[in-house]
Amino acid sequence: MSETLPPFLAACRRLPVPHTPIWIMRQAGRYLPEYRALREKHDFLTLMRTPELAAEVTLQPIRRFALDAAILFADIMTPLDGLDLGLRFAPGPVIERPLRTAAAVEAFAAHRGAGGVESVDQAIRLVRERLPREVPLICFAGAPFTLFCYLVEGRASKHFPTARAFLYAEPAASALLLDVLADIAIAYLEAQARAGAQALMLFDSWAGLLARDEYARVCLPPMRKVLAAVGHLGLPRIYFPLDGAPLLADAATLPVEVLGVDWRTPLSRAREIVGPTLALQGNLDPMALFADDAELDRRIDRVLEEAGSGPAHIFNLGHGIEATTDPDKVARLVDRVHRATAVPTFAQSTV
Ligand code: 1CP
Repeated sequence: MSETLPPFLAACRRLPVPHTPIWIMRQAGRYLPEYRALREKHDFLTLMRTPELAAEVTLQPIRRFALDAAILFADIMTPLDGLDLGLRFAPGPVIERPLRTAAAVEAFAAHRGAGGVESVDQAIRLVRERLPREVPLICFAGAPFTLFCYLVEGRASKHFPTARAFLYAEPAASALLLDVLADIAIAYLEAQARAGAQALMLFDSWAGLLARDEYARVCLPPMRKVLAAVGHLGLPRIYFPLDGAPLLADAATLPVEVLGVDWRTPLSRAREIVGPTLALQGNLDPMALFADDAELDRRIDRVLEEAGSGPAHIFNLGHGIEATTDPDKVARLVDRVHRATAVPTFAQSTV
């Protein structure tokens, strides 16, 4: 018997959809009062490491809004948890023992497995038991270069000067570290797939710090390794290079089904650059959720127009939702995207 494919998974494959699917980066998090209530009782690492709590936070936005996908509550740093780096959150990631010498990188290279796998495995199983079938679960990892930035810098930073200097000062150790991080991401994504992940997303939040030739030299090879290695799992792969406008043509050469676009590049322009073979995900400016309702509606409609009428669009914000956003605006957004794109006579695609 054939089954209908949930709209999010159909859009990842550029198949016809009954409406444009929507989910929101950082949909599980601080703008939700029910998340803040849990955070008063537990610190972030405890939430992340406790499967029952991580599952609960993952499901919170799904109960409130008609979202078309869930994303596992974890962090890009989760696979580095337990690898003796002294990871903590304040509120961004802090590495107590950053890797700043070739010797430190070589010692770290002894690890090729991923941390955090046990709790993530259990959280994914709990979420899958509780999610409705039409809401698939996205799991994710940090792109090797983005994790490299935190590991060398030791903490969040605007321009990651220590990490970028390390690329020039220690090219061999940098290449080794990026390769180790690729292997860690592969092990972690494979574990997530075994547990029940239905799509895999790679966040490359700091790719935009690099010039195009540096991006091609430093970021792309480990990224290509990760994406190629997880291809056999048969899950849609989503790659999101933040601030990636100059990098989109190169990013589109990666083996992915979906490219995430931040709010700075109109989707029509992204489509011209990447061509027809990928689905695009994005890209309402997260700050547009602070506009009055009429202006918000216009901004939503603009993104939909930019995406065009084809099926290959997943609506999202152009980056994570701000912590001070009013949840009612999210409800309005989800509802408007669904209504504006509903196909009344939709004959469901089958698998
Ligand atoms: O104090 C708190 O409550 C913790 C805040 C928080 C949350 C809710 C952090 C610390 N991480 C997360 C969860 C998280 N992080 C998710 C799952 C929830 C969801 O999306 O619904 C995801 C996908 C991430 C991904 C993530 N973490 C990225 C990539 C996306 C992006 O924002 O560019 C990055 C860069 C991080 C690092 C990180 N972890 C936490 C913070 C505050 C940060 C950003 C730090 C910085 O700006 O450098």
